[in-house]
Amino acid sequence: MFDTPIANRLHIAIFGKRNAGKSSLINALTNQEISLVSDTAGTTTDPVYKAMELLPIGPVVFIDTAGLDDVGELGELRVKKTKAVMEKTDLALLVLTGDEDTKLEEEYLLELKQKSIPVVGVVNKIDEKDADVKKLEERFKISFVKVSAKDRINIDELKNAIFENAPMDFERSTIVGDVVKPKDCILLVAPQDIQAPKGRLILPQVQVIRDLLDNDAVVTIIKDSELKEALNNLSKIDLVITDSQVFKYVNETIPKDMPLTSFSILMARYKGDLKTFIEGAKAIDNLKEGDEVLIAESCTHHPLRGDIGREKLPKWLEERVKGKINIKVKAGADFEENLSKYKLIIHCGACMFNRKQMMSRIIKAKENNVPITNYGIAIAYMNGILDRVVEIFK
Ligand SMILES: Nc1nc2c(ncn2[C@@H]2O[C@H](COP(=O)(O)OP(=O)(O)O)[C@@H](O)[C@H]2O)c(=O)[nH]1
Ligand SMILES: [Mg+2]
Repeated sequence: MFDTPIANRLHIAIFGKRNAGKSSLINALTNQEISLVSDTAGTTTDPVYKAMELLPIGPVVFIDTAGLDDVGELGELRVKKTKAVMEKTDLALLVLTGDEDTKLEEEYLLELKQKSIPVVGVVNKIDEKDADVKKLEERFKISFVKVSAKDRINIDELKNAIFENAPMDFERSTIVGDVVKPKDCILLVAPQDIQAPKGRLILPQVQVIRDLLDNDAVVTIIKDSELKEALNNLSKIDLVITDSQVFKYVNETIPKDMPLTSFSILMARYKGDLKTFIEGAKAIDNLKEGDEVLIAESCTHHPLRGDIGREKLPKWLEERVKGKINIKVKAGADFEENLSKYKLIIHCGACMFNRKQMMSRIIKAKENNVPITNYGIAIAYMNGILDRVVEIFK
């Protein structure tokens, strides 16, 4: 479900000597037994690709490689294949154990650095032997995380280090290009209410239009007040993308079988993590009178009458729980410090953020065990149409 094409995933390659625990590390990171682990050196021969959802990073593909120190004729071939992996690596994990001789690893690091690939050092098997991370960091000039793949020690620290070191541009390459076909006819519903900036369209609308044009779609854009005329006049509509604020009206007005989503949901997928947000929306059901809810926006704007974060969402939430909710609105680049008291975070589409900024908020929410969702997904959920509006991503 919600699959990301392999090419758009962050490629994380694992390098290290035979038996350093590279395959075990992938299993630990993904909490699965997918890589073949054995104590016979040289078990992993050809690079093995595993696509998965690695929270908090999102869609990634792990590349498990053979040992750097592989020997013999076959071994040389494997080393060659391992080196070829660097060409598609966005981020490398260099795995060592307590072994004093790190000449090979240093050679690899040099090659990775020449290719400008970010590298996270990993010392594995600390359950057997503790490691002097400081000493390694001085020698390698990269940061190290010490872990035990076997006993799953410090795996979350490693995930955070991966995230911290991931290249900034690991965004999806397209907002909607993967769900529309060339010549598809797309109807955009964009109410130009009092919130809309004078004389122009808001950024998510502009970005979606541009992305649709780049993907050779036929784009029609209307306000909600002209929806009925558009439905009568257009002979073919393959997808409707609406502003979430008029979800209810659009959902009820267009034919039941017409694919529907929103700008905000597209942004949730582009900047954040759709699965996390869908899970997060379900927390709305558990809200009670007096609960604290954080509404977070990535930019500061002057709030006007009918502001979505300050008026509409609070009103809808309170109608639902039939009582008063303690809502805090926090706008701007700095995130709320004390998250743990909140029962739910509802985030804006984050069009002013890059994916990394949005993802670091998702991590903070997860660290504090607070469900997080976004405007469009919360609104769709409250209107009972979430399934319908994420259907196109399945
Ligand atoms: N004690 C200990 N053994 C480990 C750890 N990680 C892996 N191993 C063992 O080391 C051996 C090699 O592991 P494997 O993942 O196949 O290494 P690879 O050749 O680098 O892929 C296996 O016997 C693993 O069970 C660890 O954290 N601690
Ligand atoms: Mg292996």
